[in-house]
This record gives sequence, C-alpha cells and structure tokens, in this order.
Amino acid sequence: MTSELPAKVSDIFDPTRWRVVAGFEDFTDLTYHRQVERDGAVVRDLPTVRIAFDRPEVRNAFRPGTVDELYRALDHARMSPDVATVLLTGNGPSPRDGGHSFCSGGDQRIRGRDGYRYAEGETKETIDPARAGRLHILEVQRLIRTMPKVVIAVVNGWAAGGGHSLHVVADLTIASAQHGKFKQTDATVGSFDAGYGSALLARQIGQKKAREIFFLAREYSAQDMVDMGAVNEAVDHAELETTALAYAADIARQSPQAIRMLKFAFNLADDGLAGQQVFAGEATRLAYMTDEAVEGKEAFLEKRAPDWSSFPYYF
Ligand code: S0N
Repeated sequence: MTSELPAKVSDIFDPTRWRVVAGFEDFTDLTYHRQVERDGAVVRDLPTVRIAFDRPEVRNAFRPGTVDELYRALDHARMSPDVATVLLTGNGPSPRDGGHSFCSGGDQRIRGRDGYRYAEGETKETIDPARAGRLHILEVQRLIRTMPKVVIAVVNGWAAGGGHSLHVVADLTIASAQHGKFKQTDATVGSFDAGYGSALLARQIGQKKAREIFFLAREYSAQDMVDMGAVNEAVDHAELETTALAYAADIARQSPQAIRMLKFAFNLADDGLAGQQVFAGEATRLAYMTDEAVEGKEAFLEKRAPDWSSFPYYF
C-alpha cells in the first residue's frame, strides 16, 4: 500500500488520516477513503471509511451516476469485514462561492417530465429506459438501513431535499455548528420522499415537527436539529471530522455482533416484515453456531433422525 498522501478534498479533510480506497479511483462524483494510521512508510488500516459527495459547485446534488457510485461504495463497505463505520459527508466548500454542502438531493437539472433522469447529451431516443427511470436513491436508503455497519451522516453544510433524507436514514448525525443547515425542499420542487425521509423523520422527532419541516420548507440550524432530536451533536466546523472519527473509534470498541443486532433491533418495528427479515437473518446465523443446529444438519447428512434429547425445550 502506498504511503503517498491523498489529495485534500475538503476544508476539514486531513490527508494524513486517509488513503483512497483501491479500485474506486474512477469515481467522478464521490470520493471514497479508508481511515489509516501512518508511521513513516508504514500505513495501517483503521475500521472507518469516508464516503463524500464531490459536486460542491451544485451543493453536492446527486445525479444518476452519483447514486450509482454511492451504492457501489456503500456496498463495498458493507462487504468489508474490517469496516465498522461509514462516514457519509460532502466535500467542499464550493470553488464558485465558498458555500458548504452535505447534499442538496436530486439534481434538478436532469429531472425529465417523463420521470427519467437524463445525463448530459442524452435524449429520450438514446437513454436506456431500464436505468433511466429508477429513483435508485431509494435503493441507497435501503442499503444504509440494512447494512450491518453504523452509518454516520457528517453534515458539513446544506442537507436539503434528498440530502436531508439521507441524514434521516443514517444511524447517527453530527453537524457543523456554523455551516450545517437543514431544509426539506421536496415539496418546493414538486417532489416527495414519502418513505423514510418523511415517515422515519416523524418517528424520530414527532409528527407535528416532521410535518412542519416538510410543509413549510424552512431552514433549520444544526442546533435546532439537536434540540428536536434529529441530530446527535452540533460541533465546531473545524472539529467535525475529528468528532466523527471519535464516534467511530467508540463504535469500533464495541462487539461487532452486538452493534449489528442493535441496529437491526432499532429498525425492526419501523421496517415491518422487511425489518424482521433482516433481524431474523442475523438470529439464524447465530443459531447455526449452536450444537443444536449442527445436530439438525448432521442428522440430515447422515440420513438419520435428529437427536434433540440433550437440547431443552425451555431454560
Ligand atoms: C440547498 C440550497 C438551499 C442552497 O442554497 P444556496 O446556498 O443559496 O445555493 P444556490 O445558489 O441555490 O445553489 C448553488 C448552485 O448549486 C445549484 N444547485 C443547488 N442544489 C441543486 C440541485 N438539487 N440540483 C441542481 N442544482 C442545484 C444551484 O442551482 C446553484 O447553481 P447556479 O449558480 O448555476 O444556479 C438550494 O440550492 C436549494 O434549495 N437547492 C435545491 C434543493 C432541492 O430542491 N433538491 C431536490 C429535492 N428533491 C429531491 O432531492 C428528490 C430526491 C430524489 O431523488 C427522490 C427521492 C425520493 C423519491 C423520489 C426522488 C426523485 O428522484 O425525484
């Protein structure tokens, strides 16, 4: 692994703490970094990754390719056994006007009346309909919700529209006290996240406040959001990533299995049968580790009746 420092991608990004994740250098709309500890030429991986929107000139709005990259990075983090925590954030500030942004949601310039998202130069005739009509940011939301890792939204600037929903669906949110700003603009642009973005928000802060946020589309500060219970902590902007890494270090000290079971337990009631399925999958995996389950499998392979006599019906 190279000890070369990565490029500085945001005002609060410390290149000495990160390396670019190999295989993801082709990203155009995101950056994907792995936390490291450097000791001269020796670079040791730590269990946190940083995924950041990298379109600060449009307040980190996402287009279809951005969402594809986000899904790829999150899925890679999901599949990496030595990753405990994902920091989801935004690069910047904007080179155009110095504005700070986490994510301003769907790129409104490419939203077609037909429901398609058109990349530059694409037309109705050239676009692949199988890919064009997908609101696949919702697939990203489900991945954040079901991945057995803690996802922390590190809100360094504007969280608006679909960007606001991403912070809602994240497990924890830490925000910049100076630049973290929250605004649910969906209804302003004729859009509506009628899933997690609204209903989960209502679970988090109550129906009246969630409806106020969506119906009035007002701007809220990081401290307003802490007061409502939608954000864990508002911290000095310069300390934002350091604080996020301190959260991640605390998470990494806990049992991975306990963290996964807790995450899925917190989700279960709100996610209905899908939530039960995810929790039950982990329960089944644990059950497979018992002598009782091994007896069932071995009895089948040995073509005999299972002997449950040493396993009690109750404790
Ligand atoms: C974030 C806001 C409040 C920041 O205001 P500020 O600081 O005054 O900056 P601006 O001057 O407004 O912006 C700077 C430049 O960035 C461009 N820009 C900002 N946001 C977007 C955007 N979302 N898309 C495209 N461009 C954006 C500005 O245009 C400006 O560029 P110039 O100078 O060239 O004009 C403010 O910017 C704001 O309100 N932004 C829009 C926020 C918004 O409405 N987002 C969309 C809301 N809807 C969704 O996100 C839907 C998400 C989604 O995909 C989805 C989810 C669930 C179900 C369906 C869908 C679906 O696909 O529709």
